[in-house]
Amino acid sequence: MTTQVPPDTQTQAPSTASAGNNGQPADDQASLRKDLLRSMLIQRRFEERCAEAYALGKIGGFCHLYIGQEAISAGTMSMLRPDDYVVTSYRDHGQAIARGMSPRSVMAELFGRQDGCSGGKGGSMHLFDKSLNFLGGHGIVGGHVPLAAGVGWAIKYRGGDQVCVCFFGEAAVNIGAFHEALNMASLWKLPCVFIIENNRYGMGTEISRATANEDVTARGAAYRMPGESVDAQDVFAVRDAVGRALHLARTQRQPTLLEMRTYRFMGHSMSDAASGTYRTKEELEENMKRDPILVLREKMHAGGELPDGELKKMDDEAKAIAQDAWDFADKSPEPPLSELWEDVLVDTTS
Ligand SMILES: Cc1ncc(C[n+]2csc(CCOP(=O)(O)OP(=O)(O)O)c2C)c(N)n1
Repeated sequence: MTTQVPPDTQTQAPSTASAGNNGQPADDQASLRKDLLRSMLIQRRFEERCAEAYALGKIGGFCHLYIGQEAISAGTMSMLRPDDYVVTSYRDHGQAIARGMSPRSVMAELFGRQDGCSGGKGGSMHLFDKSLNFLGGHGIVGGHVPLAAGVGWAIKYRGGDQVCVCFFGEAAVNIGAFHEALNMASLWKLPCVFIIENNRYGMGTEISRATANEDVTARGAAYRMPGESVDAQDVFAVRDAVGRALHLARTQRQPTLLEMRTYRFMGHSMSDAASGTYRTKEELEENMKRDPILVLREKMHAGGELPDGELKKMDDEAKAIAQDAWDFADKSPEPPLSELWEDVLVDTTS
């Protein structure tokens, strides 16, 4: 569903690559599908190992898995330019890897080791890579949405045509900072794409128990911001919607609010059982039928693109990448005590 798009923002973006070929050679389409499947498989196998490492006490603190939502990261990142920006919340492993961060540096960060992207001092919720314009990994629900507006403002001030993409869960739309950021982004015409990952649950609370209007894209209409709801278990639906939003942001500095309708297959965090007491096993099983990996795999099978053995080969590669990340993290030293107070405050004297 599309909500009230202001009349001056209805420019059609070039369509990307949904089910058809959109004028692109079939080979390109087939290799794109393979890349997307590979990205989702790596994220999935990596996080399965995270769950195992957490159970063994190798990962401490909080650890929120993204399993079930991988089409959003794979689809979105595949549409971004290297110089675009990404700001996200604590459910960030899949996004970091899909953006190009090394699984080794992500796993080492989760293990709290020196070779992690934040020197082992950030952990699961604070993944960061300046070289990829991946600006976190933030733990406060909705707290990073104004940061994304700030990045959008900086892009505009410098006259660039990059876009800042900001991910957050559906519970964040009830946070004050979200509203302030959307208002300013719309008023000041900032090149931002705000992506709600609606997995229907905020910790143990179902959306209908916390949000008066479940049509979350309507929040954008309040600020004259166009929005769409997307079937986020279909990676090509994600790509198409993100493509339209990026086009508006780049060419008109028009921000967009996208609702990605998804479902998390695991608990809210590692301290929460997969089905918990707030949803039924049947509901979980029903939603797992639309696993984004399965959806893409079936599309590829139907097109004869996954010959026998090919999927297993890709899956084995993904498992090997996850194993390599684990081995690397396990060997990395803990950060020395002498660095405890480093990176706490910015040194403005030098
Ligand atoms: C301001 C604030 N309040 C409460 C919390 C505790 N908390 C952590 S995650 C979470 C649920 C958020 O759900 P949602 O935004 O839908 O994201 P999801 O976890 O589903 O990806 C809560 C309440 C927090 N981190 N920050």
